[in-house]
Amino acid sequence: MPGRYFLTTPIYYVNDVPHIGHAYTSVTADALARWHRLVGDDVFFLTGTDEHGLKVARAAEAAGRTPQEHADLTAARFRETWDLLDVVPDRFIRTTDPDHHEAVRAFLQRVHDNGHIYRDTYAGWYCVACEAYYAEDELLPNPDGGPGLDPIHERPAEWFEEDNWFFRLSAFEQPLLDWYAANPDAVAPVGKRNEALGLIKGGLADISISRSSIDWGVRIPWDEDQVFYVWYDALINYATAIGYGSDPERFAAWWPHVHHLLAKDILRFHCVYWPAMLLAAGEAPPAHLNVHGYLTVGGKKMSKTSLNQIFPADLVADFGVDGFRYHFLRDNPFGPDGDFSYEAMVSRFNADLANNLGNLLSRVATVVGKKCDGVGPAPRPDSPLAPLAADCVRDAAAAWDAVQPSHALEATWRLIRDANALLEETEPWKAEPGPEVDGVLGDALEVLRLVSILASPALTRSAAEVWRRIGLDGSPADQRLPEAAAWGGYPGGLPVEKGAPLFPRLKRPE
Ligand code: ME8
Repeated sequence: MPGRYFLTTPIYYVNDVPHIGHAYTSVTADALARWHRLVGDDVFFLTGTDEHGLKVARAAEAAGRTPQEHADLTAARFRETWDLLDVVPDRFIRTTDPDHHEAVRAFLQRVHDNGHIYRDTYAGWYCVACEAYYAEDELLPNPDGGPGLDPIHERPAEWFEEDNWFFRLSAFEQPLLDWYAANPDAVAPVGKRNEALGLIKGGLADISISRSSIDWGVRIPWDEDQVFYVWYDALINYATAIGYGSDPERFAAWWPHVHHLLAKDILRFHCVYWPAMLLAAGEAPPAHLNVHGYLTVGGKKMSKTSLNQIFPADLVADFGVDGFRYHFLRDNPFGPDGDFSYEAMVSRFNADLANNLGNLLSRVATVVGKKCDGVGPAPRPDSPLAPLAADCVRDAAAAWDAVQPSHALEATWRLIRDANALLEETEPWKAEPGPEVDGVLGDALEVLRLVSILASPALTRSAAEVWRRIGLDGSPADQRLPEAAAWGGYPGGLPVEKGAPLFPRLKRPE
């Protein structure tokens, strides 16, 4: 049943420019949004930038800019990257947007009015790179003998002491455990759910949610001398974008049926703090939290300091937009960590795009040119490919629903292989023109029609090109599933164009 599909990525910090790790989450989200539009859902896809906090303020200072100037410049880099990669959100939110300030103030005023916020002195370890507090025993030993290192960036923590506002997170231990028990599928995959549960069962300490030492942030409505701690401002973007504090009806229509995508680095904030804040504000926790692993380069998390960041534009230059999107969606299953390899990217491009899909199209177009005067015949209702296609469509749909694009594309490419196998078995290029040849070619054209639709969330450009070359009007992205996936939709009698190779084979790097 079509419904509403609210999909989010993390909002990225503007201290740094986007690399393939950010692109992985955003391309995955964009592909999911496109799939859900195909099945008729009313989709709202949200991404954006996280612009407040000490980390951004320091990055701006180091660059000799004001935080606002720095945020404007870097937010533009994120927008350009998403334009480049055909990532098309319905809203690109910036935490400096005025409606976001209003939503944060309204949300946390509610939490305050509900009695979950109090004033105290904060003294403890803080990692600016993570914008997170750490208990002494959570830090790694520092080989230089200085303060312990944070476990994510391995940078020395800093000692902070301030008069702050605190959120009574400890009071939400049991409500969170109850919510996890009642919603066993809220956090996926299950390993990440267990990790979140482990954090809650390990005990939750109250946390400071304000800063008096900086003024780059959202001002606290009941204490204008302080700003909110950046995470407490950032998480609320998900509520701002659907009208929290400005349009209650819209908010009620979309919340809590959200699908958050995030990597494991920010699991604690999304799977523990965010649901607790929502409960404290009298709202339901998010319905779906989909947590993926890290994309590593040379086995290490990408970072400026490791000098191992890879930027999307460099790969797009070699592989094109579709080659980029296909690789990350197909080769990095959603959930586990995955190491980036240029060689693997070339192999995947050659095997799946140049060989399987590219060959199917060029073979069919060539033979239709030779044996059918360039006019594509209709498929056979009783084609041996019909039941195989139905299986692939079913498996792809289930995989997209389960936030597993790599399985969805695997199922889609199974159908391409089945069609290539039928051509190899029947060899229509060797046969005399006639009903037999027409039938096989019609079946293969029908597979190309189906594959254009099924692959369109990944291949934003070439799926439309296949569609056009087999003579169809409109675009695969405008089709509606499941109706459009019924066998026999290719009408026949359409001009088929061979054209240049869709995906010229790439050479392996020397
Ligand atoms: O954490 N592998 O922003 P951020 C996979 N502003 N995904 C990666 C990745 C990698 N190597 N590197 C980055 C923040 N990502 C906060 C979020 S949300 C309310 C606030 C992706 O710029 C992944 O989605 O550090 C990860 O969770 C996110 O970028 C972190 O982006």
